[in-house]
Amino acid sequence: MNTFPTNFLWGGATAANQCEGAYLEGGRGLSNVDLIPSGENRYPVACGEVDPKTLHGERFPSRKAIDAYHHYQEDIALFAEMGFRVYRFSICWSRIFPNGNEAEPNEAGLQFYESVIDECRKYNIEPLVTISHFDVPVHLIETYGSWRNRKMVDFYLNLCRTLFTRFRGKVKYWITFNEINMILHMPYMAAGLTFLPGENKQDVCYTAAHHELIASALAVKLAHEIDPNNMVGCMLAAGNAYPHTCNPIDVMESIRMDRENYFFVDVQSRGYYPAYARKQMEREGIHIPFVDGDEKILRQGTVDYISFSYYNSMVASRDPEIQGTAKGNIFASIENPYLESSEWGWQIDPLGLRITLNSLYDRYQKPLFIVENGLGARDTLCDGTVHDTYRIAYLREHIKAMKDAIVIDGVDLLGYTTWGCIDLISASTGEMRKRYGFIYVDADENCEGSLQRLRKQSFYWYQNVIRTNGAQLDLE
Ligand code: BGP
Repeated sequence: MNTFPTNFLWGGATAANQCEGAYLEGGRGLSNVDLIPSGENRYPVACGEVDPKTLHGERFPSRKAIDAYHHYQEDIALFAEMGFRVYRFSICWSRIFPNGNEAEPNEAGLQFYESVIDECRKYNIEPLVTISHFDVPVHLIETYGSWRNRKMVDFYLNLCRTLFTRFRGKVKYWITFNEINMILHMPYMAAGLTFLPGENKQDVCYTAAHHELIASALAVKLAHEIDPNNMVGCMLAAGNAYPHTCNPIDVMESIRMDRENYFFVDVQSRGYYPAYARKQMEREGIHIPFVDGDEKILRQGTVDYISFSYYNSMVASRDPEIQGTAKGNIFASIENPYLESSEWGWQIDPLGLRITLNSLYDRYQKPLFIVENGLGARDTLCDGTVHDTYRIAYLREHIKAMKDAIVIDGVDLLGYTTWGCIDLISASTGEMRKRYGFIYVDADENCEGSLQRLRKQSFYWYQNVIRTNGAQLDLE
């Protein structure tokens, strides 16, 4: 085989909090992401450093977003026109359980997602459902302190049970937590965590991570019990760290940085805490609240596949003088002189995708799924379309790299969903102008506008990529 497998899942990805809007409709409860403003306070709130309730006069564009809640039929029809074989979207927890801890689900929320799934199935598009993509009901944050509390495991499993039962036979591919490692970098956005003065943040984050890891393992088990056909994956914000020089100190630092991310997948895929993590926690006084039976839960709940997002690689060095010279997907890094950068300073590294695919496959020997990749760029509308040749170039080079990983290296890759297949709100900045889509949405920074959907040049390009199963990657 010197091309993509015939059943390769081409498609695109979105997340509820960045596209749905309608934040008070259908009985939906408030979610952490509704309280994260755009602008200069976004980052401090997302990191749990500033309590969003103390702020005034902020803007919250994601509450309206691109109003996918009312446009999903039109959007999925456009995905079908491109030939999508898979559509990744996420569930807003507080649509199903407005407070997060009710005994019975909110039927209106379930019906909404059922309609989305049915609409996908109508076009033979496989739904790929992220159960939690940066999403925690505010009530659970205020009442229980979110994932720092073990009770969250039960609430999350209740959500999982509801989804697995209701959508049995309609959804096969699930992801338990989006970018689970983001809990260390944006604890409020990723997991609803806030901190008390003087608290050991690392301790709280790893405790919360343990609860998510337990919840994820139990969800895998439950999914298989409810339907043995279910395939459940973990999800990592990936991208390898390259040593800045061949100085062994830098090489060791790159191993340390990679392990910070691998830790999560090591547990989710192998089923136990790796030795390096135990040692690090011991050294740093991080106490993980293991309870009886946790080891068994982790062992029995290993994932079926490993999904990840890839935007950039990183550079590792112990030299304090050169830290933070490059931006990346949340992780600040060191500028790599061999690479170009996007308008937002994320370094573009297609070969890094092949390197990441190989590292993950060598390490876990499980099927992989690229569930996010793409270029956030400013687009200019011209005669009802966008000539986004820059986006096409970015995606083409990344697709070539993943083809090499399959064809030359033998990596088992299930599919590829580009991030933000339709323009949506940026997670890191809250901007609308940072666009990733094949489909342009007429909306300004406050999400005001006609919300009309327009096909970009990349729309037709990706349509042809899918039609030829990746054989034709150049512009016609
Ligand atoms: C990932 C998130 C997505 C998405 C993407 C692009 O971290 O899983 O939600 O937003 O990054 O990042 P941004 O929107 O900040 O450009």
